[in-house]
Amino acid sequence: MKHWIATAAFTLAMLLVQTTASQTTKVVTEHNSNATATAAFKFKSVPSPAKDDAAARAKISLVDGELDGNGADLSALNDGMLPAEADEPARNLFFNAGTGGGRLRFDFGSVTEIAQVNTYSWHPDTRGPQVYRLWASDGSDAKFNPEPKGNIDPASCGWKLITLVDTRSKQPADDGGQYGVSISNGAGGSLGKYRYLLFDCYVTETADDFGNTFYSEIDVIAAGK
Ligand SMILES: [Ca+2]
Ligand SMILES: [Ca+2]
Repeated sequence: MKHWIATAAFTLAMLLVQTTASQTTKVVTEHNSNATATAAFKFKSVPSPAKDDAAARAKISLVDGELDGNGADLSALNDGMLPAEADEPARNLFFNAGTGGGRLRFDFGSVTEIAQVNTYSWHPDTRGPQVYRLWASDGSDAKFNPEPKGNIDPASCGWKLITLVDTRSKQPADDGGQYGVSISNGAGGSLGKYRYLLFDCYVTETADDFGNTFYSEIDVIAAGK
């Protein structure tokens, strides 16, 4: 019995904190249901979206994939503006209907010590949850590829995997609403010193053409800020 409890506790801890060779990455996910989500993007412990964060000064590029023309352009991710309601395409970035996600790169222009990466989304249905891998690079690797297309493993060309984010529940019908995700170093300190972040975004479902997440804002908090 004792062993079972210890195993269960260990499994739970692994869900919350992913350990990699050099650091402990903590991913906090919060969900405001359709009934409780508001334009304030208020969460219990995930900070609300910021306007004057390091992402505001980043150059954002579409590395792979196709954006949906009904949605906003790349600037929606760092403009500090938020949708006022649950289904507001013009205030969200999302990949085209029927496509399988894509890759977005943030370039800070120089190596920056990053404390937190916070991502926000809002949609009444299956485009609410977030599923992506976050990669980072300082660009110094001799094999560094600044634009790895979807068929290239970023690990093979100078990128380091920070974490996988998947906010879906086991009940997709309940997954509509607003999500806040905060990625930080669980042991304190920073995520590391990087010039680039790469978001490898996936669809939340493939039952229909509308599984690409409505991303409202991506904040990057520099260390010491
Ligand atoms: Ca921001
Ligand atoms: Ca925005």
